Amino acid sequence: MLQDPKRYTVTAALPYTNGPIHIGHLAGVYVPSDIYSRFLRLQGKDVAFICGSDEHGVAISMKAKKEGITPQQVIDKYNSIIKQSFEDFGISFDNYSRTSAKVHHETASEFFKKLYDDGKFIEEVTEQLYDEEAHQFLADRFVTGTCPKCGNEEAYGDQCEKCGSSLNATDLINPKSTITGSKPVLKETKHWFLPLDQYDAFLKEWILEGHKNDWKPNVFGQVKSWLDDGLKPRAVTRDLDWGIPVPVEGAEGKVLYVWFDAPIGYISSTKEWAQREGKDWEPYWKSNDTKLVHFIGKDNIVFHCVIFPAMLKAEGSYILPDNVPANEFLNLEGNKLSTSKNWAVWLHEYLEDFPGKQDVLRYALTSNAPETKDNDFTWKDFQARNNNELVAIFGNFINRVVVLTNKYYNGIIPAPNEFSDVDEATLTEMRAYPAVIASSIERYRFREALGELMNLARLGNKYLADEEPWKMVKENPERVKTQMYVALQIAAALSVLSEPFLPFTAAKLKGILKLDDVPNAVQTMGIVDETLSFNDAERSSHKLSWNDIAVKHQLIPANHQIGQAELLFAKIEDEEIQKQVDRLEATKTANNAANKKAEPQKETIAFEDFAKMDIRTGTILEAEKMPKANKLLVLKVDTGIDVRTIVSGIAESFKPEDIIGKRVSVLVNLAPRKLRGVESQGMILMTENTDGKLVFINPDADGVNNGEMIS
Ligand code: B3M
Ligand code: ZN
Repeated sequence: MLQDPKRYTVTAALPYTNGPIHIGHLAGVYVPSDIYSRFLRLQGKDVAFICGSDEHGVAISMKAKKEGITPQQVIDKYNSIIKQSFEDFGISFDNYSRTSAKVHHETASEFFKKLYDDGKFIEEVTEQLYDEEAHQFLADRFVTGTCPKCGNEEAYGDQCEKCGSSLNATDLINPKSTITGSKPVLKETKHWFLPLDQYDAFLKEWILEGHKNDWKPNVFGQVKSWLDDGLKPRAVTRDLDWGIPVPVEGAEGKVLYVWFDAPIGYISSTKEWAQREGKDWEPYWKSNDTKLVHFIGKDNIVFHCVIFPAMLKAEGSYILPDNVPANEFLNLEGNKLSTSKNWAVWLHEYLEDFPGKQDVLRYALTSNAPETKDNDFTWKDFQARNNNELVAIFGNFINRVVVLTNKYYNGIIPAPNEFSDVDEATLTEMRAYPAVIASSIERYRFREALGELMNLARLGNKYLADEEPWKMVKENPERVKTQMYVALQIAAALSVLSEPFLPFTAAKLKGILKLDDVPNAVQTMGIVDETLSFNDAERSSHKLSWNDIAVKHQLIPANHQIGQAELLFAKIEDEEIQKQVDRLEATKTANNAANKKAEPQKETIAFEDFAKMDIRTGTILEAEKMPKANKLLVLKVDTGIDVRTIVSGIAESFKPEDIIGKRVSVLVNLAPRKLRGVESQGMILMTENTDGKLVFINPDADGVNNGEMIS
């Protein structure tokens, strides 16, 4: 781990522009990287927080085919949705570029050319998978098959997402084209390979020796198992028509492999930023005193820990990542997030449904972040985190402080009297938080860090609850001045320390405390006491920094005027949550309907066989549960001929009271049989809807698919 870096290059995985951003991306990559970058900036560090859209590769071509538009249209559409939603959500990238940008095409081409010229590639004609119907070579997501390592039947041509292995398409067992579904044949083609096996010793020394203590166990473990298995040369070019053309002769119709060009996108995005800011990009990538950190999801580990470092090493002039804090996956209400199945909470939709509540989602995702294992997002948990934590702890403390300061002192912070032991202890505890939270963030433990921030709010609440200024104010108003002064210091500390996690809240809180006005306030009050004033440097740029909280005598001075109370967080009601749950239910129903296949037709029967069945319309008159049976209801049915008893296995789909009076179709001449001692004299005809619930066959039954068997 690099000590005392001079600057930081923080990268967040470049999202594919084949769909919008969802909570899985946020929890895995963008919220933690944003917390980290904001934290560094608050410490006055030099940071380049870099991202952009990943616009090449088969993921894009496939989406274009599916939507019947061009790849260019696909990337333009999603790049703008993604970029806007990140901005609205407060992800503070210093630059958000795209890999279709000119600067990127040039940077990636030069990188390839350098490796080519230096003889770092193996140029080889090999047999690759080819789809004879589509007249196309198959690689990456254009081919699926069984993973030779873990048996997952849905592995892609370059990677198995289940076990994380990186694969060559020809490694797949039973490969199948995702374009036509056909079985590919082998056909010769020329490609350029990066001989990863030659980097084996370097990778082992750098990671297995050098980073065994500071990389997360999930990342280190995965990398170790690949290195132990041995690495193979890997093609870095493809026979595709979408991507960056291979910049050498004899490579017509070939493009760079998306995982060759995409990580170089971090470099080109840095160049774009530096140019705009009038800076030099090179130290951010080539200086040994720069700390490079890649934030990614766990399916990207092999590319960031093995392939990209081998590329950087081969090129020779770049630094290597200091850490790659990959997260595990976030699930949604018990199921894997999926763009194609629309099983997701989409960021741009969340921002519309919950305006002004960016921090609530940031909070819910961080406090439940999948840092060490897969985790589940549920709307109930989201609501509880807001109502029981943000509102009840953080919001409540700030509200009490601000309301009481306005009530007792018209919003002017009182000068404290002598501090009691409790005051001193409380302020000392407060001053320890910057270091405690920083230590968690520096070890990429963001949920732990956020927990500590909330502990500071709890400290404030406990102080007020124990001191009870609202009771003390009559008998000892001088003491209350000190109490409120202490509580206000904690509020000011929270406004700074919450910024990486809850940037919108921090800004609002600073506004309420009028922290930006502090130097003027001090000046106009004419306070000369050293402890109550600000030096010139502070006055010119008064902005409390992270480290000030631990060392500054007072964070917000006596005699300073604060503003009126405003709610930092509002309670989220059940109805709002129910709307989201209903939306997911509707998605589930639609997916079930799309996936449901009709049963094959039964053997043909003669008309006479059908005519033997006597099916009548009837009405259910009575219904009750069969004692000690979960599935059975005992019904009295008017068949038009008589009123008879029918025992029906529908208790899991209907409550007895809901079906009285229902019109039904009844097979009346089915031989009677006894069920649990009750004779059933016929059968009610039913089918299943898309949720798997039984419904009656009657003229107004809905949600019944064609092809359902009537049984
Ligand atoms: N586009 C993200 C993904 O696997 C991929 C990351 C590239 S980072 C250089 O969805
Ligand atoms: Zn696998």
